[in-house]
Amino acid sequence: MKALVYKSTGSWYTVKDESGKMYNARIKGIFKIDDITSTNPVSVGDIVEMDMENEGENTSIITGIADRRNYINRQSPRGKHQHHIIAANLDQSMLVATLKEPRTSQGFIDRFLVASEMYHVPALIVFNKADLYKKKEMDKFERWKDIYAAAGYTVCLVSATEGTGVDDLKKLLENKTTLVSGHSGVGKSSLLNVVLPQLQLRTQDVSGWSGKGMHTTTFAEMYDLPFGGRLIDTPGMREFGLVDISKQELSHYFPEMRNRLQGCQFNNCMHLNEPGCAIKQAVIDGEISEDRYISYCTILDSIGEKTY
Ligand SMILES: Nc1nc2c(ncn2[C@@H]2O[C@H](COP(=O)(O)OP(=O)(O)O)[C@@H](O)[C@H]2O)c(=O)[nH]1
Ligand SMILES: [Mg+2]
Ligand SMILES: [Zn+2]
Repeated sequence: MKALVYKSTGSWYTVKDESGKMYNARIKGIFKIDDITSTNPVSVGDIVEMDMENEGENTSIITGIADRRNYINRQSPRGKHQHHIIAANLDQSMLVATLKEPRTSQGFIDRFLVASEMYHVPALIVFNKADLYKKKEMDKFERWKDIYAAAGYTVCLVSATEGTGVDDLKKLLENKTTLVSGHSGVGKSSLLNVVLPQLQLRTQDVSGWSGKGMHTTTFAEMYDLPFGGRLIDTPGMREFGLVDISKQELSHYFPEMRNRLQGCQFNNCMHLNEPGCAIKQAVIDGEISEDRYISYCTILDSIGEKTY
């Protein structure tokens, strides 16, 4: 029978069958999926085939995994060519960001967006703690909202503590499977508690932001939304890495650059100092945000040359 994986704790998986019944499942034998070497063959969001093992104890054996629509991974600490799959079959990824207490940098947001593009997962940016924003932060929010909307992303403003903007956020989450990420302290757990009232995750107190050793376990877990859809929480995951990206392809992951690349004089243009560059021209003309272009240059600089 078919089931959906809600949680993985290493060797055991929590899965739910089509009638809504939960099981503890495990793997027997070895799976090879796609061509990637993965340290965890089954991940949250996977659709698996399973056989009952013990009816009384609700245990089952996973015997197969359906092809993934997409997945998010990160490089395993065990080595460069080993990947750890965090979640599969996502409809969107949601970045929780804040302009105050703490401040999320634009560079961090742009790296997140590049990663989402690489994984072919639409991204949603949720600015939380709106109740703390004064004119300065509201101006910044409006500016950033325009920049990201122009690049094709959805942006919203919420306050988990006061509930403002939450109805709009719920509409964006409805009937979708959404991976939640963002820095520690931005209010991910608080927001999950607002949209999943039955959940009551522990939130961190303010002094906990710089707390070392917090959230050392990083098992992703999926929750059903009461209004349809699912959220995947990834405690401890600060960002998904830009695994296997090359300098040449980076501009393809900036949507506002992607559709202008044919305009560059050289087809291997990196959009730095080359003559006849359509990207730099678009920045000069104000069609591409200067901040986004700076992020592009910064990320480009951080990518090692691909060695073949
Ligand atoms: N003022 C304000 N504080 C918030 C808001 N959302 C969360 N917080 C606080 O920010 C801190 C971190 O929240 P938490 O949900 O644990 O963040 P997480 O680390 O991303 O899961 C807690 O003290 C929350 O009470 C908000 O909308 N406004
Ligand atoms: Mg949390
Ligand atoms: Zn160019």
